[in-house]
This record gives sequence, C-alpha cells and structure tokens, in this order.
Amino acid sequence: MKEVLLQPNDIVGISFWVISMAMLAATVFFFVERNSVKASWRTSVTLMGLVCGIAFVHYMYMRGVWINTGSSPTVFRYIDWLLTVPLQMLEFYFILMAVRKVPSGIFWRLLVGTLVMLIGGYAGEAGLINVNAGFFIGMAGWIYILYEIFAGEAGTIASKIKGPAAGAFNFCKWVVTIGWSIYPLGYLFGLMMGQADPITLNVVYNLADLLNKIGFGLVIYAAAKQMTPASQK
Ligand SMILES: *C/C=C(C)/C=C/C=C(C)/C=C/C1=C(C)CCCC1(C)C
Repeated sequence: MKEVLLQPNDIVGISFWVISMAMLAATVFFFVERNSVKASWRTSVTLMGLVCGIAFVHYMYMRGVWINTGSSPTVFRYIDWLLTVPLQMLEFYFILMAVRKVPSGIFWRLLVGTLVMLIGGYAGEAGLINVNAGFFIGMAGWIYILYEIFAGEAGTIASKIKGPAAGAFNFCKWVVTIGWSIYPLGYLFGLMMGQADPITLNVVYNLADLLNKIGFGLVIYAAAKQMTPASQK
C-alpha cells in the first residue's frame, strides 16, 4: 500500500510542511505589522502579506499532491506563481510610488515579462512543448524583466531617488536577479539534465520560494520601518 502520510525520509514533503508554516507565520506577521509603518508604505507590506498568504494555501495543496502521488505539483506551483509574481512586480511600482509619482506602464511591462516567463515555464514543465523551448521562452521573459528594472523606465526612475526607498528598490532588483536565478537552475537540473528529477526540482523551488517571498517581504518591511518617523512607532 502506498504510504500517504509524511515519511521521515521524505525531504521534499518535509520542506513543503516547514515552508507552509513559515508562510503562515509570515502572512500573520505582515498583516499585523502593516499599521506600524508610515502610511505610504502600508500597501507594500499588505502586498507581502497577500503573497505569503496565497503561497501558504498553495503549499498545503502542493504538500498533499507530493505526499500522495510522489509527483511534482506543477499545476498548483504555477497557479501560485501566476498570482504571487505579479503581486511582487507591483511591489516595485509601489516602492517608487511611495516616494514619487510614476507611470503605470512600468507595472504593465513587468506583468508582460512575468506572463511570458511563467507561460513558457509551465508549457515546458507540463509537457505541452519541448522542455528546452519552455526554458528559453521563460528565460526571455525574465531577461525582459531584468532589463526593465535595471535599464528601462523603472531603473531610470529608481536611479534618481535616495534613502531607504532607493535601498529597497535596489535590494528587490538583486532579489529578482540573484534570488530568482535559483528557479531556472531548478528547472535546468530537475528537468533538462538527463532524467527528470522531481526531488531536486521541488527542493530547489521550495527553497527559492522561502527566500524570494518571506526574505523579500522582510526587507521591504525593514525599509518601511526605517522610513517611519520615531513619533509614529
Ligand atoms: C514566489 C514565486 C516566485 C518569485 C517565482 C519565480 C519564478 C521564476 C523566476 C521562474 C523562472 C523560470 C525561468 C526564468 C526559466 C525557466 C522556467 C521558470 C518558470 C522556472
């Protein structure tokens, strides 16, 4: 009979559980703390609460799929990303908006890059297109996002601001460059190198989510706290 409970040697299953609880804790934290920061930063902190909350629910389902079937919860994984990555792209927009007025085109272009990245990745992982083709389409979307935040309109505006907002934008920029590079590496090692390896794929994606959702959120929260005058703390 197939075991349907979490086994002590199931490293992927355990990582799904641990991260589920971390997402829950982070969700509560961001919502409870949002009013302790300056008004212009509250939307950013709320967004992080939503990102972690959406991920929490998906992690509970992904854990179930993994433990019950031993296969990658691809559909839940991509639905989660499809909802949470655009929210994180909004974050760039709000960080800039917290200090000055910026055109909304920035957000729409980041959204287009996100969709290309995720649709390419999903099609490749779900077997709808060749795995390598999915990778290259996904990479194109990601590179487009990087272009926008480094050299495009968002990057140009960000280079003119100062203080903690500039610091938060810069940090997020490197999260999207370095933190996000873990995902294509997971895809590369889990799907493209020889035999498909769902253990590597899911462990890598899970660790990447921990860093890029909770870690990302905490840094935004820290910047928001720094921008908040002592009288308001
Ligand atoms: C909270 C979830 C996040 C931040 C998810 C991010 C996902 C990526 C950056 C995925 C990127 C991919 C590529 C750049 C190419 C190969 C396919 C993907 C979708 C794994």
